[in-house]
Amino acid sequence: MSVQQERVRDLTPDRPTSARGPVVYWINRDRRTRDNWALLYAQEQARERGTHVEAVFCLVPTFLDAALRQYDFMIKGLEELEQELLALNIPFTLLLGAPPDVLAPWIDERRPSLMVTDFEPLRIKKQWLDAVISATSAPFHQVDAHNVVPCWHASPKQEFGAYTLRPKLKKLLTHFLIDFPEVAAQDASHVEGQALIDWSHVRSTLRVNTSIAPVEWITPGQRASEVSLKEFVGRIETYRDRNDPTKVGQSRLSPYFHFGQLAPQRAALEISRIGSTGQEGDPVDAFLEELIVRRELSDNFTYYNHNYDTFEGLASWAQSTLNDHRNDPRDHIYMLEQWERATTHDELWNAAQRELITTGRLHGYMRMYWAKKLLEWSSTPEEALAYGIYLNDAYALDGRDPNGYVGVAWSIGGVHDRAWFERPVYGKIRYMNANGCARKFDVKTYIRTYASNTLFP
Ligand code: FO1
Repeated sequence: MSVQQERVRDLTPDRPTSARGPVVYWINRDRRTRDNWALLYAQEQARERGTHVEAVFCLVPTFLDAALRQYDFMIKGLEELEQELLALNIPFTLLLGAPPDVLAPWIDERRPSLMVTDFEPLRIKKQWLDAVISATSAPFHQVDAHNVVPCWHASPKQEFGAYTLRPKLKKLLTHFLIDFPEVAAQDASHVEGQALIDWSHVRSTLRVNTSIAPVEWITPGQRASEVSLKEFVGRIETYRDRNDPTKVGQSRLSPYFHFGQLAPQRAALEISRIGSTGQEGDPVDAFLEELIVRRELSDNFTYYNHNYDTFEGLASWAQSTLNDHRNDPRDHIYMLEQWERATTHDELWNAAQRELITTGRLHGYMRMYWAKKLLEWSSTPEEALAYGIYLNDAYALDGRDPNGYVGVAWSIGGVHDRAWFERPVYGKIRYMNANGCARKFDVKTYIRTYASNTLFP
């Protein structure tokens, strides 16, 4: 079976593909050997050209406020990836530095017949890709190995909300939600004499905040992600408790998706196999809605909206209502340090921030409350957005992800939401308060669970 045409884009149609040289897979977002359409496509192209596949990854010393917590998770995943690639006799090169500086000269030297890369909607990744393409003469193909329905194929424009993207995705799901073929092992001669990566040297090159430490509740890597998915399939009924942050109701798979260790499509296949009762609130349907529609809506937003992380990226109704209420008096105004250290007057908010600080997670329901209050108690909506993104990027394991940017922008800037009735500070942005939380779960238990933290005692 070959990789579907619609999943692949030729980024350099005017460049001839030379017959010689390996096919090189520049791994960006999807860091796994199984269930990876980009790797499968690279193998297919290599077979057609009578050559082999090599893989390369560029590790940068800092990335969008990521701390040791996230780098540790990513690097452990990359260590496993090296082993998995080696087992398939696929040579793996790790370059240290930004792709325009280190990958472009490497490509000139390696002379691949084709460069294959996976799809990333984030601005910095698009800039890297454009710069590497301009600095080299190699042909580039891109594969969306992250979305079930390839982002550019699902829609050619920024969608208004889940209600406009959902029907488009649903029409295409039977075509794209198919099982993955197995990745093939290459001839052992391709990795003969290849030196292993010195991971302690790699770690020594990082320039990150080390006080935001790795977390223990989740094991990084492709294999652990598959175990976690199996465990979640076995407890899918608990997804009915997904809005209760005092229970383990959510899948907790998001760091694996973010670091490309698990394919969302694999999760969609395994969860679909359980089958839905079709009843209102069925956990299978509810999870697939989040996993496919909401997740792919985030890619759609960040891909088509260049200002996905600033006030300018909000819909005009949201900008104008927030402007109308810019000068409304606020009951409290906090600076970044107070937010970060969880020292507001609101114990529920502080508990959410402490959950984020100590676990690298922020429960989906609390995430909304947390961001809404940032809007209510910051001096401007711009500041609220910037603080929300910074805190999420610095502490959440799955920060720096389209989902994170959209989550913050939904709460603070009404992205993918509609106008509600007008009130102070929020304008027509949907309001939320602690009473809403109290109706959903035992707020006191949640506050007790996250009563302290060691980073800011
Ligand atoms: N992507 C890279 O290609 N190279 C990196 O060195 C890198 C570091 C990094 C650190 C933390 C983090 O959360 C993400 C990081 N990413 C890196 C990108 C990342 O894995 C995702 O591809 C994007 O954030 C989009 O979801």
